[in-house]
Amino acid sequence: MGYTLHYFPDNASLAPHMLLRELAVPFELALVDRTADAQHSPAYRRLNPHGRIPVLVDGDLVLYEAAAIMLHLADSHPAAGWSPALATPQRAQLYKWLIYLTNTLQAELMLWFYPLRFTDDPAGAPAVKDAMGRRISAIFSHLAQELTDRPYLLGDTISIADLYLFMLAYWGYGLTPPALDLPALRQFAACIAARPAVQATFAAEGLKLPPA
Ligand SMILES: N[C@@H](CCC(=O)N[C@@H](CS)C(=O)NCC(=O)O)C(=O)O
Repeated sequence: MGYTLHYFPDNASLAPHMLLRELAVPFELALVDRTADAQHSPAYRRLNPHGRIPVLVDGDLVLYEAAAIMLHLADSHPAAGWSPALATPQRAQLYKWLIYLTNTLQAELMLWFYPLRFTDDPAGAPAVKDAMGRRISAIFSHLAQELTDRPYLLGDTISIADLYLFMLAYWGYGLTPPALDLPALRQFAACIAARPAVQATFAAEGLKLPPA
């Protein structure tokens, strides 16, 4: 039986979607129409009570949280090499990066994208957005620094953390400067964007790849 990924274009489903295509496993996409608030429909909330996208259905398993979905997929197809073996130093680094990206960078990006959700004073929202933009730009500069001495977060081998970083950096187009204008991140993104599976994902979601 194949997988079903509940997605919306350019949402947190983008990274698991890229991975499914990289793995070349059978899967279906199920659109969660955010324009109609479908993520809060009773049917979708049965899959994810938090009303967030994505969800992966794998037989009886219903899984939300993009990074958990990617770990599950990568571990289910170890020969494809998207996650290092358990209990190795490289695996520990993978945990570090995935948790940093989701727990710190992605969480801060949410404040930047949606400052009105985080204040009862709408007049304060622009200041929240400005402050978050500065914090997030500093994070991307740090990540660009990390990537000056190696092509991928774990070294010479691509992993699910790189697909995750690519998604978050893509979301950072509205920063000053855009995340992908940082030379090391631009080079990193160009490598990822050259992958046929990534190109197929962007085409399927109707997204424009970042310029090389
Ligand atoms: N930590 C979650 C975050 C998921 C998330 O916040 N998804 C957004 C789209 S990028 C969403 O569903 N938002 C719907 C809403 O806030 O109503 C993950 O990575 O899966």
